Amino acid sequence: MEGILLRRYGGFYYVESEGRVLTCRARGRLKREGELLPGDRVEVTVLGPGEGVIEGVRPRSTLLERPSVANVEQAIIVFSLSTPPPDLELLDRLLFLSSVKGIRAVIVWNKADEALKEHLELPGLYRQIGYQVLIASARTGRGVDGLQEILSGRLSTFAGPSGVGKSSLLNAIHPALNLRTGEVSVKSGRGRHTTRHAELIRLPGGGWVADTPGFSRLDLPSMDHQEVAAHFPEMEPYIGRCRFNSCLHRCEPGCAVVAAAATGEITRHRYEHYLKFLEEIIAKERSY
Ligand SMILES: Nc1nc2c(ncn2[C@@H]2O[C@H](COP(=O)(O)OP(=O)(O)OP(=O)(O)O)[C@@H](O)[C@H]2O)c(=O)[nH]1
Ligand SMILES: [Mg+2]
Ligand SMILES: [Zn+2]
Repeated sequence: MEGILLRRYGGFYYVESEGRVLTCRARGRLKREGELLPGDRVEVTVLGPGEGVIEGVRPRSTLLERPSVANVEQAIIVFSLSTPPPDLELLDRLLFLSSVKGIRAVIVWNKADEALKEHLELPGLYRQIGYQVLIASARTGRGVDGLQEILSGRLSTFAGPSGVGKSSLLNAIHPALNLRTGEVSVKSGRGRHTTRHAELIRLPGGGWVADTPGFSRLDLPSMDHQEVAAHFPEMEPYIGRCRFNSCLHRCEPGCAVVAAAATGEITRHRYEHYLKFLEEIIAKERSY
C-alpha cells in the first residue's frame, strides 16, 4: 500500500494511508538517518490493525533541509508586521532558496492586528515584485480563510523566524490541532523556539502542512553564480539590456540593473541582498 510519512517518533514512523494512520517500523537501510523524512511517499505492508512496516520509498521531487521535509510543493514564509521585527535578509534568503529548489513561495505577513507603521509598505513591495502575498492575523482571523485555500490539496511547509505566529496560524485554521505556541520574549524581542521538530499535519480541507521550528540563519545552496540573478524576479526585465553578456550587475559599465537600483525601480535592500548572495555563492564555488 502507498502512504505518506507524517512523522518519526522514537523508533516508529507514523504513515497516513487510505485515510488512517499506521504505526510502522522500517526495514533495513531505511532506518538510517535521512532515509525517511516527513513528506516521503512510502510503500507499506499492513501487519495488523493500525500497524505496518515500511518496505520502500519513492524518489523525492524536492528536498528541504533544516528542517528536513521531502516533496514540499509550497513554502509558506511567515513574518510579523510587529514583533519580532521582520528580518528582510532572511526573507530574501527564503525566497531565493525556494526559487532555486523549484518550490512555490507565499509570503504571509502576520500580526496585522498590531502592525507597526514602519512595516506597512512591505506587503505591497513584495507583491509588486510578483510574489504571492497574504496579510493575516492569527488573533483576529484576518487572512485565515485565504491561507486555508492556499494550503488546500498541497504539501506545504511553514518557514520563518521564531515567534512570528506559524503555529498560531495553523491553530487558527484548525483549532483541534492545539499546537503549542509561545510568547515573544520581551527582553530580546525574539521568539522562544516553541516548536521543536518538523512533522506533517493533515488538514481537514485536504493537503498536508509541516509546522516547523523557527530559525534565524539560512545557508545558500551551491550553484553557478551566473544563475543568481535569475532568482530575483524584479531583475528579469533588465537582464539582457546590460552592455556585457556576462554582466554580474555589480559595478560593470552599462549595467541596466545597477541603473535601475540607482533610480529605485529595483528596491535598494533587494539589490543589496542580491550582491551579498552573489558574493556568498562565489565564495562557495572557490572553496571546492
Ligand atoms: N498580536 C498578535 N499576536 C500573535 C499573532 N499570531 C501569533 N501571535 C503571538 O505570537 C507569539 C508566538 O506565536 P507562535 O505561534 O508560537 O510562533 P511560531 O512562529 O510558531 O514560533 P516558533 O514555534 O518558536 O518558531 C504568541 O504569543 C502568539 O500568541 C497575531 O496575529 N497577532
Ligand atoms: Mg511554532
Ligand atoms: Zn548588468
